[in-house]
Amino acid sequence: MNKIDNPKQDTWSEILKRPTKTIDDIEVTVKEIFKEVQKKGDEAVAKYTSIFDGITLDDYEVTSEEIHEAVNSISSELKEAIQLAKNNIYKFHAAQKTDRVEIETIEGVNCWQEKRPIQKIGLYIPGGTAPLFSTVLMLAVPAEIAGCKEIVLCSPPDKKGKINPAILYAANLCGVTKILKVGGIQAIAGMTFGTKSIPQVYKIFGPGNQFVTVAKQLATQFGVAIDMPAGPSELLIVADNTAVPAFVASDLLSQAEHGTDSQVILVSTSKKLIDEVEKEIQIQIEELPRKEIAKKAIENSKLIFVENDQIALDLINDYGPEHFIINSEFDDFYCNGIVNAGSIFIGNYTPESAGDYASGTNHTLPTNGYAKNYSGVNLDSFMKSMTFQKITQKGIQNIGKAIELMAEAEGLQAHKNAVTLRLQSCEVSKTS
Ligand code: HSO
Ligand code: ZN
Repeated sequence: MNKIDNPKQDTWSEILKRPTKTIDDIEVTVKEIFKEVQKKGDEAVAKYTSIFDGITLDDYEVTSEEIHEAVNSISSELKEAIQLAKNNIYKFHAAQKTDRVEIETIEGVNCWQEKRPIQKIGLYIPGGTAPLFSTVLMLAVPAEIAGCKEIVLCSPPDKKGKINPAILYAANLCGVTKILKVGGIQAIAGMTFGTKSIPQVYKIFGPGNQFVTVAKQLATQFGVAIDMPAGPSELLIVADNTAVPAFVASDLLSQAEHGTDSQVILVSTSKKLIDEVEKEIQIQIEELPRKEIAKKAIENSKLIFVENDQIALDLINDYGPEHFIINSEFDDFYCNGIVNAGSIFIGNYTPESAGDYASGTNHTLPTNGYAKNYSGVNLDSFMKSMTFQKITQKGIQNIGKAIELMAEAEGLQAHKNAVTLRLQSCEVSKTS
């Protein structure tokens, strides 16, 4: 662990640098697979499923028997837990619905804005060492509330051609319309172009490894939207002597166990707290089944002492963490002053795990500094705003002259004519 004492502002960006990635060589592979899937559809999907997942499948779609099997294999305790989480995620995201916005901008000119669901969306859920079925809830629940018509979920098959039962259970519970055993680049390419087995979608959501991340970026070049650019998970905690060192350590470790490239940072105005947290980490880490992963992440972690809360806040806003935990006497100061963070957790009894699973907020959040310009996934991520307008004769008379003048000034005569004809017709109907 790197302890840093009172770093000068011009060293912050170096200290808080995210782990770098080599995207270039990945891009070549991703482009090749995209080309092949675009040209050959399922044939290419089969080829890459065999290469990357080591399996040949007759059918990619999960059958109702497989779902039935998955439902039966989940314990009733876990089902209840998932239901509780789902209820809270549902409540928080349903509360994000907004009414239509309507205004008469000038007499006779009515403008309004309404939201509509994105009709076809794709969810990507990685397989691997920790099958994150909680992410299914975070994406499918708001998609259903938004009213998305087609919700396609892709997840890689294991060596036996199966998807983790908890992923299937959650997908089935949350209204996913099609579940496909396809992973990696070929899944993203499939949802981008559409194949016989994989429906084409308008927006792709969900985490993934570097290949999936690059594939999602490439998908945008073919007109598909994505939730946000992804990167390794990160957590920054600001804590003072009111914090509980064991709690702080457990939060840092919960993020560290995600991956060796996870970034965890503690910022504190108390050297005593930093020392205590460090000791706690050493104790708790030994008990973790994923300690090898957590240890690597902790090796790169930073414990930063700063002289006062204002410096801490400036540094945090400079970094823009995905998750930001506030364990400070001055939590209001941090809540009011934070401008760059994905999701904020306040007080000693608000672990990040709560937001990861069950409090109701979404855990799909901007990483890699994107908290400066992206929101986390929310109900609006599954919708688009559309504007409407209706203008009366009085209305066009009120704005017509201005439009004519502006169109003329831009050299666009047809634009002007579209108004002039109507203004003339208003004159005629006035005199007749
Ligand atoms: N912390 C992760 C989400 C997650 N945690 C899922 C556990 N399961 C997002 O950064
Ligand atoms: Zn997590």
